[in-house]
This record gives sequence, structure tokens and C-alpha cells, in this order.
Amino acid sequence: MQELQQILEQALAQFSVIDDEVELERVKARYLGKEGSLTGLLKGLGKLSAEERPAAGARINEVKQQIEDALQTRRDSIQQRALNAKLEAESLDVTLPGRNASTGGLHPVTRTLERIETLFNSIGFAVAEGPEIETDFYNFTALNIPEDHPARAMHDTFYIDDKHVLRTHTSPIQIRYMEAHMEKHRQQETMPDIRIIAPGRVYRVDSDATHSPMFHQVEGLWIGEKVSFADLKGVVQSFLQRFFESDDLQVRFRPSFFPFTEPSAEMDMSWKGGWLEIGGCGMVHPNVLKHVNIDSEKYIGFAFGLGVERLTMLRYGVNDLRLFFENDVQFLKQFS
Ligand code: 2NM
Repeated sequence: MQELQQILEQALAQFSVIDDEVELERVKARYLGKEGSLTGLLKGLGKLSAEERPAAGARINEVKQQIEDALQTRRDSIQQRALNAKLEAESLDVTLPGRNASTGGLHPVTRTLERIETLFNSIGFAVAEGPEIETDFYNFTALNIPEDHPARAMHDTFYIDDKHVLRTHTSPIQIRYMEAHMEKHRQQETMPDIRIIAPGRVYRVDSDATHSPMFHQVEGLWIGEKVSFADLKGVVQSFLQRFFESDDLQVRFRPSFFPFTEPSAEMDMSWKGGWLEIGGCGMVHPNVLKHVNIDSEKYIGFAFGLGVERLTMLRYGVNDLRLFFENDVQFLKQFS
């Protein structure tokens, strides 16, 4: 049967150029489908004589089997090619060097704040916090700072509006704390013994090599019945000795002026054979106590303020304040 041989060759030729599974099934129908040419031949067997029929039937089935085998082979090869393409596209070079997840660290100023908090906690000082946007009352008025004081001027203080500023010191934290705790003591008829530090960000209109518009302060406060200037010296000196790990570190006071303390003093500490100014302090002014309803005839106390960047620079030997705010990872890495 010449025709059968032609059908087979044509089928094999067509299958061999098809790269798509759907197309392959469509072409298969031309031979093996209901209207397919091979199916047509099988239907035509009935017209043959009984002698011819078995041999012709066997020949057609043989070709049918060959076509089906060829189809399966092509199907397999199309699927294999698709799989190879997918593997190629999704390939990973597992020999490439990995990307390291670098570990972060604490900012040196944060480390200093934590160190300060730990040391003061150990001598019974709680850590108090407060808002960075303050009212004119808490930032100035309650601290006995008069209306015409230069610190209130626009060129020294960041104003949010007429009545709100970015706090210029952390003292308003202490005002808020005294206010809240005196009310508690009044209700419970107990004696106040307020011992807190107030660490945090503060803001001033100032920016050069040694001043940043944002910096950190820690202020200390101890209010009780018999808290003296001698206690102030003991607390500050022992704190600085522990902070700098130096048992012979000395502290001295020079008379000064702050509206919120009376008397007031600048504090110096001994450093490399000389003296270094490290902060300010004094006995809390009666007018400040009055603003928070503390009877200044019964209670007295001291307050002091230290610059956190200053302490950090001295402890780690950093010589430029601006390094703390530039986010230079090479610099910051040294502290973690
Ligand atoms: C300083 C210097 C002197 C201070 C005063 C107060 C408060 F709220 F109790 F009145 N807090 N901090 C104070 C006193 C701060 O910083 C140089």
C-alpha cells in the first residue's frame, strides 16, 4: 500500500518540526482523529475482500503504532526542552559569595545614655522622660526664666508656635515629674524624696564645630528634707569617677548664675593634669519649687545638667562633635 507509506512519512516529517504540545495534538488529529487519514483507511477495510482484509488491517495498525510512537517521542522531547529552558532560566550559581547580614550596633551617644542610666539607677535615681515639644510654661516660666530672658529669643530657641518650643533643656521633664509626684505625696500624706535623672534630646539654634542644633542632656534632681550642696558634690563626683573608671577624679565648683538655681555653680572635673568644664548645677530655686506646689520652707534639693555628647567624646576620645550626627558607618562601627 503506497498510500500508507506516504501517510507515515508525512506524519513523521510534520511531527519532527513541531515545538509546541498543543500544535502536536492538533496535527495528530489529522492522522488519528475521527476524520483522520489513517482512521479513513481503517474504515475502508470493510470494502476489501475477506482474504485481503487481515494483512491490510495489520499493515494499517502497524503504521498507526509507528505514528503513535513517533508522537510520544516528540511529546517527550518537547517537554524535556521546556524543562531545560525553565531550569536554565531559574539557574542559581551556588558558588557566588553570599551577602552578609551585617549586625548593627548602638550609637556611641546611646551607649553613654545607657551607662549614665545604669550608674544613676544603682544609687536610687529613677529615669524620667517627657515630650520634646514643650509649652512655654514648662520650658521657661516654671523654671523661673523671665519673659525678657535672652534664651527665649527666636534666635536661641526653635519655636513651633507662640506657646510651643522644641525643649532647650531636659528641665521640663523634671518640672512635670515634680508636679505629678507632689500631687501623689499630698494625697497620700507622705514625704517626697524625689531622685531622678532626665536624659534626652534638646534643641537650640546653634550650629558650628562644637555645637549641634540637636544634642543630648542629662539632668539630675534630688529633692528631700535635708538635701545639701555636699550631697550634690558626692553624687556628681562618684558618678563621674564610675563613669570614667577613675577613682581619683576630682570635682570642683565655680560660682555661676542660672535662673532656676540659687546658689548656682559651674562644675569642673580633673582631666589630664588640668580642669575641664563638665556642666552646671545648683540648689533648686524656691520660685521653681513654688511652680510645682512644693513648700520651699520644708523641702530643698539640688539639680545639675551634663552634656551627653561631651561625656561621650571624653570617654571614647572623639575630637569632633559633628561625627556623631553624620551617620558615617566606618566611624560608628568602632563603638559596637
Ligand atoms: C543645669 C544647671 C543647673 C536644672 C534645674 C532643674 C529643675 F528642674 F529642677 F529646676 N533641672 N535642671 C539645672 C540646674 C540644670 O544644667 C546646666
